Amino acid sequence: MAELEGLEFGKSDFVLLDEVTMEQFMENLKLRFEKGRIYTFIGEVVVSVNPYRHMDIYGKENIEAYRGRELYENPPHLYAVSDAAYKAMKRRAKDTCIVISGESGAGKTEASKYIMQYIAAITNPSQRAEVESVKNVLLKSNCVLEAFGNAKTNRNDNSSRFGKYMDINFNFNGDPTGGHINNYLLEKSRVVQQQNGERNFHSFYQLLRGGSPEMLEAFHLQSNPALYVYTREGTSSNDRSNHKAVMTALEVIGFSKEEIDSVYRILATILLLGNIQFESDGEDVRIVDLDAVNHIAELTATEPDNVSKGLLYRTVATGGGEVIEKGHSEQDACFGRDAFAKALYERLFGWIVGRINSVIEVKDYNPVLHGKNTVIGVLDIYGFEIFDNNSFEQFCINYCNEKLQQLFIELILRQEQDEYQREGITWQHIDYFNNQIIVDLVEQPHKGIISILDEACLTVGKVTDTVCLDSMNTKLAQHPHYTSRKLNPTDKTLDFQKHFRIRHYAGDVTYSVEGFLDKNKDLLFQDFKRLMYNSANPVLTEMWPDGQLSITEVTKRPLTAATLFKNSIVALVDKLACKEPYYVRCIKPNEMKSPMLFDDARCQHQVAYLGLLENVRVRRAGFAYRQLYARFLQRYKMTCEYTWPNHLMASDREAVEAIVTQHGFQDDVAYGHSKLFVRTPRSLFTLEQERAALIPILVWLPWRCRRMKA
Ligand code: AOV
Ligand code: MG
Repeated sequence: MAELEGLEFGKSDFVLLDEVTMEQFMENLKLRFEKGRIYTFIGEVVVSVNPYRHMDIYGKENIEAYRGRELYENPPHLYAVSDAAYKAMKRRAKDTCIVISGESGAGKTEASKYIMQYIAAITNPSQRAEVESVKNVLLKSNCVLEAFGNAKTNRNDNSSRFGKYMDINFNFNGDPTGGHINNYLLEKSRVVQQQNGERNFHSFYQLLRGGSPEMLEAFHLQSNPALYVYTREGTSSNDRSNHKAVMTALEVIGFSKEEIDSVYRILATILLLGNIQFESDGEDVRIVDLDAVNHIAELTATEPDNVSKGLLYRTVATGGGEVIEKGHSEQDACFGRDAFAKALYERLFGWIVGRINSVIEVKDYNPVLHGKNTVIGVLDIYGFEIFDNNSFEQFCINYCNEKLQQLFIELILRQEQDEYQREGITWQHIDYFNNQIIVDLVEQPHKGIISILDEACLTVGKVTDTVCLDSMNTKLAQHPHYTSRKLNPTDKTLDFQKHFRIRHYAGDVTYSVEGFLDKNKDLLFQDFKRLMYNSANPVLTEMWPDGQLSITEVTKRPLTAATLFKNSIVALVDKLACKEPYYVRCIKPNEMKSPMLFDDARCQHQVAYLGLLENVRVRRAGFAYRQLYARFLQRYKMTCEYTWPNHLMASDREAVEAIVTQHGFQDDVAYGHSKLFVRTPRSLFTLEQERAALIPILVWLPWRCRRMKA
């Protein structure tokens, strides 16, 4: 429990509040924020408020101050929790993870970068080259993944549009030996369409604004993003410099010249694809601009005829096993083009992640020789979001946040419960809102929304989004967290044909079902896959292994997008649950991205739904503070005549009892098997104050205490 700063900065741990009420919590949060203290503890959890300005707290000397220290020895900081996770990993050979949560724009990605920088800074003191190289790749991968996976949204100028879980592996020395990145559902619909005021992925603008004139000419591109349908919305001043940084990062990571060239060729292909238009005389559909087709063929190392064919026809297998070519309608052709562009980008992204993984994967690790290989996982995923128009992507993102909230509830309660049980202390239950009911609404087999969607996708015949909505309305009519116009006719904000609403843990979100089925089916004509697999560019062939199947071989229905996503998130949660978790809970102080502005209502809402008050209560339920006897003694032995400088009792526990009794708070504690538990923080205050008062005296006048004892 940190109480090192003066009280003018508020309480650095919420468990120190006099009373756990929303008013006191908010008062403390706001005071600290206004004093530039953006971090506050709840025990081992760090609560962070996005400052929206540069803070001078991430320098070398700050890192040094936290290195190897205990949580309560320094003011709250991401570094404190990173160090705690690192220590647990190193000293106790525990796999740990740091889970960063909070809504869009709350500061998760920035936090994850500071955490990684900290871990990189404190490891490998002997500067071994192979470890340095792993660290370098880990750090540089952020820059690349942000370029390709982040975009400006209306909530955040640098919003993560994919989920990222990164494992860092350590050897017995505690030095990073490798890592692995898992990426989750990239919001690929953004490639072809963005809401007003939003942008496509940064990578496109970086190429157009930062690519050399020769590069752009070779790719048949012009530098103005407004010329491309897929990048109509604005540019930013960073695009150019970021392009350079990404190029350098790709090289440092170990992408070859050819690979880097291929990456940008694919981006160019997508931009050109977006400008392809079709026209129809009522029967035949034609491509308006054949130059673009030639350029795409050149960029993808394929034949122009095959590109045209892929855009205009699809191969289908008839019932009799015959294979025929069926011409697209104009609408199908547009759908196919966009699906192709999205898939190209998604595969490119997946390939980049895979390529980074191949560089940092732990090779030749022999547990007998090298000791246990331990892991710290860092999770930075897209935060809960509400837009004016919420579609399938928001549905998936918000479901993912429900799952993480569920994990938080589970782990924070379970941890406490386990600890009390282990130490033989009776546990007192604290009430909290359990969002399992919303998780079930989405994922329950047969009854949940994903099941209903999948069923609609599997049904042969013309099932529309609206038909699917009807089916949800019927099956979910009784669910307290689901509503729609049909179930609530007086709610004029909902459209009969279009909307359903989920009461999420973090707020109500109205989803528009338009496009849900298409996005869930995620159909891409096999012809495009074959086209790419047969490219003369080996990078493209590698990205499209399924293109080798002929149309008669592709019979099996692939899993839907929602089900794949659900499976990956369930696997992620399982992975996190078996590690020792550390939490960073991020809060977005205002909607204006403005420094210093603390919007009380918005912040209070987040504190409420994140369950922070319950977190404090659980932490204090009974016992706000616990410490191993030996450590407690180490810290406070100077406050008691029987324990300074050393005690003569039979055990540390008895010595601790002596301290507690001397200070008269024996009714405020419980003695566990290995730890002392203290109920109210005030008892500790007394000790801390006395310690603080004594330390200068002890330093300068050691004889005084010896006399005291005599
Ligand atoms: P997010 O990851 O939580 O949103 P970010 O980490 O991208 O949010 O933060 C949004 C912006 O807030 C950043 O681009 C910075 O400008 C600013 N910011 C955040 N943390 C800090 C900090 N510690 N110091 C200074 N500025 C900060 V999303 O990815 O949208 O859920 O999907
Ligand atoms: Mg982010």
